[in-house]
Amino acid sequence: MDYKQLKEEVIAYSKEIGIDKIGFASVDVFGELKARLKRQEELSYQSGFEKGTVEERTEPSRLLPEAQSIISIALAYPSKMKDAPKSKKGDRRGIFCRASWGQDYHDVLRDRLQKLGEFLTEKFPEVSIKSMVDTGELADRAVAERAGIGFSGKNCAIITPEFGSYVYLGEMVTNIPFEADEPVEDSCGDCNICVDACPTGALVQGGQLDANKCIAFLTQTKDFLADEYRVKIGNRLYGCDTCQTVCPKNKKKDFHLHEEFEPDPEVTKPRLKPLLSISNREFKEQFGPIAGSWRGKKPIQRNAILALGHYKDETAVDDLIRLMKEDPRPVIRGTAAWSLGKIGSPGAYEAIEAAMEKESDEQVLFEMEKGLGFQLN
Ligand code: B12
Ligand code: SF4
Ligand code: SF4
Repeated sequence: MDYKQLKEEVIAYSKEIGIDKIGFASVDVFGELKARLKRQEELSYQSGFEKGTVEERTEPSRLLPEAQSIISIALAYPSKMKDAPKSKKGDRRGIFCRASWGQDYHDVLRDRLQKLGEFLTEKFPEVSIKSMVDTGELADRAVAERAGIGFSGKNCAIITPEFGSYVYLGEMVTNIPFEADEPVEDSCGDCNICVDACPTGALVQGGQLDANKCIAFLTQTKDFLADEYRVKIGNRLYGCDTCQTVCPKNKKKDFHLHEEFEPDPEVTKPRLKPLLSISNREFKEQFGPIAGSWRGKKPIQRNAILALGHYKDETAVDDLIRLMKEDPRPVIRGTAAWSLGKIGSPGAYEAIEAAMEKESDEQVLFEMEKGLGFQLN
């Protein structure tokens, strides 16, 4: 078998099926990453969304014993929304991060990897493969970095020279001994813009993230949000793009190469108030197809309540009072009370006081007190 020739054919086919960048990497142990993951664990800097043990994450042959190479793929997504609706006083909107625009990228990249797998099987029937996108054990970024897709920026993202960091990543471990590609040179240099711009200081230093402080992570939690982040989250409903939008490497990078990733503005920049009363069925219909719905309705609603507090939207007071009094979920009742206090319009404090008489949940009562506390400030 001429593996060099096969590699050329794979590259050509990848372009045909809409893979924007492809690279090939060895299956050597990811030694630097291993040390980094252990350190992150010791420091409790991990999010809990990572899959597998440190060994599984850094030793590709644990996932496919006959592994000989890894093919890394990247698909570019847009950074600008066409016809984005304006968020206006009394009609405020929230925002989903760019990685949640359009159809869920997991499905799209899995489809491309599936096609690539079928192509390889046709050419090389003895092939064995293991494909992953985001939810697998391998660190997609470390694979992409080694395969020459892009360099690892101080904002942690893989930054490609062609599409900036607005790329989704996936990979396929194979038993074919493809020749590895060269990594792309790191070009952050003296720049430190992303680290300085991070609203919560989650980038503790260039290339190192404390996930527990990262807004992208915090928007996906289901419990009460710690007070220190309630203002910083702003109108974000899911994810955070700040350390990417400020990056000079992303300047003028806005690629619309895949119909699947075109956002529906009413979904990715939705009105906040209707989110407060959305049914499970409606939520599934409207938000089910996007990546940002994977944690369900509750975190999105909690974040919408905080966003209305952030905007001090007085037109939301009646809806928030209803949630505070009637919603069966303590996180929603309590967060509504906090936001009502933050809005502080006539009637809001009286409503909190009245609701306190009937509330029995300790945490919710605590949030109600915090809400009333805004009166004094
Ligand atoms: C857990 C997770 C998160 C967590 C933690 C993120 C993090 N930085 O660790 C949270 C929920 C916060 C998150 C947020 C986001 N995520 Co995320 N996430 C993941 C996931 C599942 C695992 C990441 C992981 O293992 N982190 C552990 C750290 C240690 O490793 P890493 O950053 O992945 O790898 C780099 C570092 O380890 C570094 N490194 C290793 N050793 C050393 C040593 C030194 C000295 C230094 C400086 C660096 C360094 O090099 C590696 C390669 O770049 C991956 C998918 C996957 N299976 O890999 C997606 C993934 C990383 N996320 C992705 C995206 C798009 C995001 C968001 C942009 C989404 C958003 N807009 O809100 C943000 C970005 C936040 C940020 N600045 O990183 C993409 C990244 C695409 C890209 N171009 O880089 C991935 C690859 C998903 C995908 N398949 O496309 N995510
Ligand atoms: S995603 Fe947002 S919170 Fe997280 S590191 Fe980047 S700027 Fe900071
Ligand atoms: S903002 Fe500057 S330091 Fe951060 S990733 Fe971009 S180029 Fe690197």
